Amino acid sequence: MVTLFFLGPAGSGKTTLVWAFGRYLEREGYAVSYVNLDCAAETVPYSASFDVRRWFTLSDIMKRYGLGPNGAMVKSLELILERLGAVREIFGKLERSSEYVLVDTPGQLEPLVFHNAGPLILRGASSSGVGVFLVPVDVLKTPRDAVFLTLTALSIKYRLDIPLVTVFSKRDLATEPPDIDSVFKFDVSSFSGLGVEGELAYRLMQVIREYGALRQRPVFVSSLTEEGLDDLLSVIHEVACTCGDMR
Ligand SMILES: Nc1nc2c(ncn2[C@@H]2O[C@H](COP(=O)(O)OP(=O)(O)O)[C@@H](O)[C@H]2O)c(=O)[nH]1
Ligand SMILES: [Mg+2]
Repeated sequence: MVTLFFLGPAGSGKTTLVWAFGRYLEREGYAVSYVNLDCAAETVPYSASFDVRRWFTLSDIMKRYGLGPNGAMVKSLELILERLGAVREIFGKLERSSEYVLVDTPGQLEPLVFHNAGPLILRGASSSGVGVFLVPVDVLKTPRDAVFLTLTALSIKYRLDIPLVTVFSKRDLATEPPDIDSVFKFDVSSFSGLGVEGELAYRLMQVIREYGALRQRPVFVSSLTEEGLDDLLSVIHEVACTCGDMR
């Protein structure tokens, strides 16, 4: 049993992937449950076993506390944290009855990582949580992008303290998948023109590679064509099996 928290920037395809990956898993014969923690969602395409909007919606919070949408989203996480006991119970029940619990998270990643409630909710809700970090495929084009993504993924992992799988979403929008070997193959000239920062980037990536933090093979998925969903499942299995030493 694995609980997957779908994380990523606004519009990266979290909600759609929860739906598409769940449908794929169900077809493969797995028992799947869905959880929505995004109180700002208008509608969700999957049938949620638990939906935070049963407790409150973003507009409820905005009215009740006189907040704008951003403040209300942060407040929603604080309110979820106040109910962590109930959240844990809900997740426990779903984890006992399902092989996969797929958790949709708020549209934007910032409230989850830049406020204290986010990491506490993710770690507190489940002891078997794995993050699935979505990045739209067109973000990855150059070695600089690779540095940005690698450091961002590592930072999220440090902050949330859960194993993390990085997934490139919306594969169907790219005619060709990025040539990962060339994007991730650094030499000093990859960062030429960046001066000392380029040298730092090069050395950082070398060290990160030495420590095996880049060991996850890249996964490209499309929720529209279902391409890569089988690959995502096998990487999740690899990470979930080795998360003892990946944490
Ligand atoms: N082309 C394409 N569009 C996608 C894919 N996944 C999601 N989208 C679209 O991207 C937009 C944002 O998706 P959504 O799942 O709501 O993103 P979220 O904010 O991360 O939950 C929607 O218009 C989706 O239809 C995909 O795999 N391919
Ligand atoms: Mg969403």
